[in-house]
Amino acid sequence: MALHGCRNRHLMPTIADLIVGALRDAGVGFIFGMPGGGSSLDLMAAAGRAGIPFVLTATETGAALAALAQAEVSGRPGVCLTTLGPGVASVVNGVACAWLDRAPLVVVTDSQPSASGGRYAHQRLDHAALLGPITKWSATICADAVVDTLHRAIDCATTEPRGPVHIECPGEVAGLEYHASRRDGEDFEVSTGAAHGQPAHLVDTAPLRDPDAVIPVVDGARKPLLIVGLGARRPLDAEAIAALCASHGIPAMVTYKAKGVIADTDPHFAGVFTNGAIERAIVAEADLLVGVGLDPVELLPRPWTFNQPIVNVAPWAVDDRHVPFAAQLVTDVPTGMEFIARVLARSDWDLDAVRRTCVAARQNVCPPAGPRLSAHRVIQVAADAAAARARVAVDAGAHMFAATMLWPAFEPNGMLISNGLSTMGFALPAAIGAALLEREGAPGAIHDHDRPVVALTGDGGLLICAGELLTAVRERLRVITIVFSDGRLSLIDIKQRQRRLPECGVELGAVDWCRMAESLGAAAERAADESELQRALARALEYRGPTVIEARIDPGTYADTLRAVRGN
Ligand SMILES: Cc1ncc(C[n+]2csc(CCOP(=O)(O)OP(=O)(O)O)c2C)c(N)n1
Repeated sequence: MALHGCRNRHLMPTIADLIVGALRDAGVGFIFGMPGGGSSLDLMAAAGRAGIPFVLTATETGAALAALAQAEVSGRPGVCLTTLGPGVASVVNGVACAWLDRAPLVVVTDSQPSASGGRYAHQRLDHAALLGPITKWSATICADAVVDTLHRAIDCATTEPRGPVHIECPGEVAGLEYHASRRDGEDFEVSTGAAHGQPAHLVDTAPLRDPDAVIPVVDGARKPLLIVGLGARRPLDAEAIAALCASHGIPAMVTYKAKGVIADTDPHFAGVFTNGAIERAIVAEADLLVGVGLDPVELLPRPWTFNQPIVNVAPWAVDDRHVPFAAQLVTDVPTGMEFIARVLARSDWDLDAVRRTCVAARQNVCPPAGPRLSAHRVIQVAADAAAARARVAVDAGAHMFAATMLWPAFEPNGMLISNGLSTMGFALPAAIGAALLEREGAPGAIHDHDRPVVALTGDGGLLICAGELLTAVRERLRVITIVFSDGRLSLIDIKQRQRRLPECGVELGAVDWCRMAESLGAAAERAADESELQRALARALEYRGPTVIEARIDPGTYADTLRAVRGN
């Protein structure tokens, strides 16, 4: 490990320095969180010494979601920290999101001093038990095994299927000076500067498991269709999938989280797969379905009704109780794609016909609108202005259906979305995490230019995380938040109507988003028609800070859009 954990070499490093040093060696560029008075203070000070910015968020879940987004974009673990008790209780939704979206997240929590022997009840919760069902691993830091514990945590978080891990750091341990005589000492002093573990996008060839079971299912197929999922989002995966599609003339569908693995504009792009209605016309023509990194956590919880055989090629074996995989090839995606390429002949697909079907399906997502602004037009106008430049983050709600179908993505993780958990309040904190990576000159930046990130959110979703607008202001991020302002929880409103129940609990009331945004220091725009929206977007894309665009929409088209995607 490098000695950057302690800038001033005359001072002894602390345990917190070791923790931060190990995180930095794993490629972590930011730590998000809401501190308390114990170990979080030592960790924040250590992060400052190591040159890792600590980003204060409005909530712990906001911190976890921003870190999760960074993990997805960079392939390296994301990190958030919390205080004890209420901090851990408050981070749960973000950790649950990382769990069901298979994202490598390190959650560092404070704890009561172990010397108190459990005497004090105040703020005492069993953190490991609270986070147990939504973390892969949990450990408490002790002074003799800091680096080893961190290495194991990072390995666990980044091993497929990736996911969140929990590190408890007691306040009385974090500030202790570290002495080389301790067991971790050599590790700290013999400094190589080398990164521990590999970032996920560099992990390579795993052994092929069970190729014999796959061959008879795949062999002889004339119209195989790829369904690309969250386990195939590394740049290397995207290249391998594109190569198979091109060499064999095979179309590929993507799940929400795999948008951009095959760009929406690619001739092999066959639309979005949800286990709903919108994909059915194309799937019906296939004689074989090949999941690529497909994880059933992404699919609508409805029976699997397709009759063709389906196999999965993925870095880990998935539960087959929902999707009846005839065989699973457990390997890295490039190796799997090479294998499939050897077994399959060139396909009989007419890719032009696939494209026409795809275009027609998208058309159905855009029902005729009245004179007011409709959600799908907001997405089309915004995508025309920004999609070529900006990454997008999408929240949960009725606006999500048009967003995922109509906003084109051109690279893996070009669209960030909570799909496994489908939590509201995701888009803004995720956009903040991603925008920090895009900021020019940022430590750990993956682009050297300052690229905007668009957050598409309902007003209900934004109310959950509106405090993060202030985070975006403090960090001066080019985050453009487009709020689909209709004063309602529209998706729930539609479901309530479908069941012919009386309206109850879905009206939010009006929010003056412009005044709220301005009061927090963000730029604010209001758009009630398309030309206002175009002008607002043009200004927002020029502005070197956060903008909120309040799009005053008529929610009247949502029900038809939902029907086109899901069937009911
Ligand atoms: C944290 C959380 N709570 C509740 C839900 C259930 N839910 C899904 S969509 C939705 C309504 C979202 O309303 P809004 O953000 O205004 O978006 P709209 O549906 O109007 O587009 C709700 C309550 C959820 N997904 N996540």
